[in-house]
Amino acid sequence: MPGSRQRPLLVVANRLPVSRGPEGWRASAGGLVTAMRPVMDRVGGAWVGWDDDPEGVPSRVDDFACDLHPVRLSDEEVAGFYHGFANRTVWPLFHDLVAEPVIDRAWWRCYQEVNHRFTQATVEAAGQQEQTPLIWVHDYHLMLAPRMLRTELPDAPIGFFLHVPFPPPELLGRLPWRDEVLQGLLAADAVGFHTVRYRDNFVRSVQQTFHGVNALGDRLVLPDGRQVRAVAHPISIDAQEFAELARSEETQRELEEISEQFAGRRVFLGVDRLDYTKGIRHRLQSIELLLERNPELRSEFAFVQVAVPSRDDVEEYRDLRTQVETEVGRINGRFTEPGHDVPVHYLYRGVSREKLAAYYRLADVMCVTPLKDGMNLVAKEFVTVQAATGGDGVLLLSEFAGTALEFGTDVVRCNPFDVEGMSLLMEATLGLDPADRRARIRRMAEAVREADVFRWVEEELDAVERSHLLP
Ligand code: GDG
Repeated sequence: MPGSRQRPLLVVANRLPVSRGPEGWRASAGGLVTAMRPVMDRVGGAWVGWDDDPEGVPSRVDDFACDLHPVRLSDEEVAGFYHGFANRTVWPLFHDLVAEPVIDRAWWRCYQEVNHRFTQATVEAAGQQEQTPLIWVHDYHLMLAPRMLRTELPDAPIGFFLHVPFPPPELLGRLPWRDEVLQGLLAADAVGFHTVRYRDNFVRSVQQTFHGVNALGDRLVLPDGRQVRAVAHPISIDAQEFAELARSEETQRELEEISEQFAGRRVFLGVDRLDYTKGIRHRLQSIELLLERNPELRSEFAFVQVAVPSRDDVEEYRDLRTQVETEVGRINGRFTEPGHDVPVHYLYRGVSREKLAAYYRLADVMCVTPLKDGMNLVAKEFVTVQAATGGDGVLLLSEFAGTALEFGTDVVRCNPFDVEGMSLLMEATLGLDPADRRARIRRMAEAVREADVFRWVEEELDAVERSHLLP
């Protein structure tokens, strides 16, 4: 029941909820931080996370009401735990092998040790609370922590939420340490996933790995009689905040500037971290085919790709950047008329939230075409911003994004591996009726408003509390 929660909350995540800006330490802009703010304000608590600031993160920041417990990692730990096991083993394995996962025993040992370090920091933080807190562990970096915490704090309610997909048992089976990972997760009271499909993959993996586990609805009954809930709760955004951002004066100013730059053009947009799961290369190839087939479109078309730098210490990400920039160069080289604008506008950087909202408003077609994506918040932000300003943009959405399960037939659904098919769909979007497009955007925004990020937090924490009462 919203608001009835009394226990302090202890969030354990790879990242702390604060970042240093020109005006000092502030709460970070992400959805999780925004969503936790009202709960933390009500019940108080603490946050354990990796401290990668050269001067160290303070233990308290005015802008976000909770105690911060930074975990310092050595260069070796960062290499083995973060760049290694988390981002080169688990990340590709959990995203359907769109890149080859690296199996390395030293990285695995480091992952175990760092999970232990986070656990110790969490136990310490829990000891400073007035009563036993509800511990909420996040994401694929910390899959061993629930079990380690259970040993140290047997009475604490423990939840885990996975922000990425959970793979089917046939793929998880490639991980030599899958048993330990599953046992790590099963020690939580509730394990949360974005979609029923990921939840079912987890349940099947557990049942195929361990004998005598019964699934009753969303409850797993383990051989020792203990029960764990495996639940599906799609993450979302603060829809009201995005709607206000869409209508703000600053966004309006940004929109006027870019509208002028792109006047007379149909604008297609992509917004992603530069990650090989996001399908940016396939998308560019579809754009190339679209322009090849439709010469008349070349003078009235622009594709804007915001590619936020990500994990550039990892070889696969540096290679991806080279490949993407080669594609962009080739398309612009092929289709730019001297003295005229280029068709592909590629930004290798993040933009301000107002500028991002302005791009969402400007776009005729938003291309969210990942090869695999746990959820994808960009899609939810786009429909919210468009609907808040009466827009009629089209959402071209990959069937392999978690979001695809929520929007039904209001999106133009694509298979991003089918480059030619995707380019035909891009072409088809240009002929859609504006009234139909506007109605679709309105319905999708309504779905986001109804299931916003605050609801996600409440449902997740309720599942942990209810499950904690089970045997
Ligand atoms: C992981 C999972 C899951 C992007 N560019 C800019 C910018 N952004 C913001 C977007 C959005 C966020 O970054 C990206 O979130 P996504 O959900 O799209 O993707 P991941 O980073 O891969 O997140 C994903 C998510 O966790 C939550 O569980 O949905 O599946 O992979 O909010 O707005 N923000 C600003 N400038 C940019 O240039 N200010």
